[in-house]
Amino acid sequence: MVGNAEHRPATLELKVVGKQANGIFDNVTDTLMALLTEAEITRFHESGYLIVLDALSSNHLKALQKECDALFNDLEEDVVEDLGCIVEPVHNLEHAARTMYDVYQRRRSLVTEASGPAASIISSSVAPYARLLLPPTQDLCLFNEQYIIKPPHAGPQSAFQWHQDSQFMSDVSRSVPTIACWIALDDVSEHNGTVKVEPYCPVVPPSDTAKQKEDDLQTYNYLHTGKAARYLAHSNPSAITINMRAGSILFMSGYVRHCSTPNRTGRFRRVYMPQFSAGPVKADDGQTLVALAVPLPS
Ligand SMILES: O=C(O)CCC(=O)C(=O)O
Repeated sequence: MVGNAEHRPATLELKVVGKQANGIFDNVTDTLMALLTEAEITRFHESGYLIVLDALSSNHLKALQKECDALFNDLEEDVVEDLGCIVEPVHNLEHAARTMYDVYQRRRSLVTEASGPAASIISSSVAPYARLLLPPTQDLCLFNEQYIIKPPHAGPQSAFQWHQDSQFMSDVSRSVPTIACWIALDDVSEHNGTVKVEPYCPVVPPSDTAKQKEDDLQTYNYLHTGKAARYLAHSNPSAITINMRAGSILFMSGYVRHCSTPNRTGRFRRVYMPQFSAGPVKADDGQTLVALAVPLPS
């Protein structure tokens, strides 16, 4: 878990962290300075997840809570029975809106009256972290976007079974690294339906060559899949239960194994989870987009 980040900036600032000349940031432009320390980035590659406390400003947190509530109030379906707790803000987007930031932003701002700031929160406050944790790319894309809403006393149906997000994709699709940014909109704990993460099994430290090229796509995939492949067939009971305040973000690699607990409390548990990819994720035909491929402004 990243330590006290009470005053963590919501957007990129000019703060140089890490060894720019020593491998991991080599391909990151001078203007993209680190919100995360080199130790935090290394921890993400080692365990498959990273927590950043209080990553969102209170205004951005309130804006996302408001949009979440508006979407929930507009639902005609039962959020648990019919939607498995997942509420997607946008549906059936045309190709242009799935592949062009400006078109996506326009469509996104029309979802509910509360939706105005959503696209800019994604690009200004969340994508910069994803950019630092995925292999460097000119082509960072918003891959998916969803709210995950567990109503009061939602019971066992609101729990998510152990899974890796990448397990639902083909080998071709999952060769493009993805990251889930699980943003707590309420304080989360075991009681109201938080995530449990099973960190990657430790492996023999990568060779110097692999270490220096951790930002390279092939090395990234090698390190993450290599570690994930060492998971035992059954999930590990020593998994980490994520307790964090609203506004904090749990970053999860597409390969890290996780599940979540049911909401047993009398209050809503709301989460917003955009996912990013290091380039467009395509199906086996090399053409069809698996989900969104909205390029983020750098
Ligand atoms: O929000 C949750 O409870 C779990 C979500 C999750 O595991 C997922 O969407 O992959």
